Amino acid sequence: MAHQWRGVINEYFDRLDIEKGSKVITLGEGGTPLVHAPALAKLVGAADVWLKVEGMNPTGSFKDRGMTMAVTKAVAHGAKAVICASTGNTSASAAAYAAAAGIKSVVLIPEGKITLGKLGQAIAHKAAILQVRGNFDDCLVLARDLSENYAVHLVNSVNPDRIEGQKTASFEVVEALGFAPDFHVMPVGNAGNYSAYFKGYLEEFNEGIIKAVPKMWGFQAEGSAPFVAGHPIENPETIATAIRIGNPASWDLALSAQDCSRGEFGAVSDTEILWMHRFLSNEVGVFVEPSSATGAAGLLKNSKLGKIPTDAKIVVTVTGHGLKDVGWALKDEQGNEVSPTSCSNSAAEVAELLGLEKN
Ligand code: AN7
Repeated sequence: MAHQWRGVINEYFDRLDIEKGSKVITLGEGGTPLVHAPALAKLVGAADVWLKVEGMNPTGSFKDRGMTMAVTKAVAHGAKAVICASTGNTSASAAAYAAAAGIKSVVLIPEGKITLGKLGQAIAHKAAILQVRGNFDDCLVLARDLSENYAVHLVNSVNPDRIEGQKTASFEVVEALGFAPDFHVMPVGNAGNYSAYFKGYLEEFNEGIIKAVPKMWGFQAEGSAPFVAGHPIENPETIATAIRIGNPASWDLALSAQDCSRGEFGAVSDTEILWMHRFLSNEVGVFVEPSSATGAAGLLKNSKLGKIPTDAKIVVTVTGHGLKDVGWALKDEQGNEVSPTSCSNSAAEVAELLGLEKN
């Protein structure tokens, strides 16, 4: 059989905190494409921009990189069930990896605030699902409490195994480019991913593989931007439900990553997020969920503020697949539902509807 990508644990075994002989629970995560995006580079006035397309992971988001580690270690420790709080993607991933491991998954989601695609995934992978009357932050408190007092293993990113697995994305970026970008940009919710990328880059730096760590730029939605406010937000609000998080779990790690990389946190409006969501699918050819466009939206904002040198080489992580949340794609710029025109099977009629010229 030709070589097949073996998932992040097998590909990076020597660089991960994992015991030899562990039974690896993998769905082939990682090895995602780094897509050159000249249209985005032109828009923001940078030399080069690449998208790290994390929607290409098995459950459609970057969470799978951390989940293979967290579930592999949970199984190694004899866990029979895992639990997480989630805005949707973590629960989809936890449920899939638990199914692959043959153990139970429990997911706590904020009532009415996760997309149907993600809920469908958790149901498909037979998670025990509870909708909590509260927001994500309430769900996380509950999940931590339950994991401390009952026989259920926590797989949120407060579990360091998650961060450890997610750092492999930085390794892949450096391998693909042969250098580290000047800036690495991404959406931020709990800031687990932001912290994980920094950890990965720092390890590459310490091993002499890269000359400098990229400046880490993390962006939040305006109504849900605790890192910009400098304190937790009690009632976070944004259409970007994946990052509707007011009290980030990785607060200290993220601040230290920001500091060490001379990076920054910023916020963008829901309108800016949706504009970039459309730009990425219309002009770049990459379909992401709205939350995932937050990093690129922030990049554009910083470009307007004159913060991007013309020779900058930039990587933007787009965290989750567009199919997770098709609702926004089905609306036009004015917010009206898009419905394709109905037609007969007559070529003449169809050509006329399409305005095709005869050759
Ligand atoms: C598409 O699934 O927190 O800053 O519970 O789904 O590491 O939290 C999701 C987060 C960005 C933010 N983009 O990552 C969850 C959850 C997408 C996401 C983030 C999430 P972190």
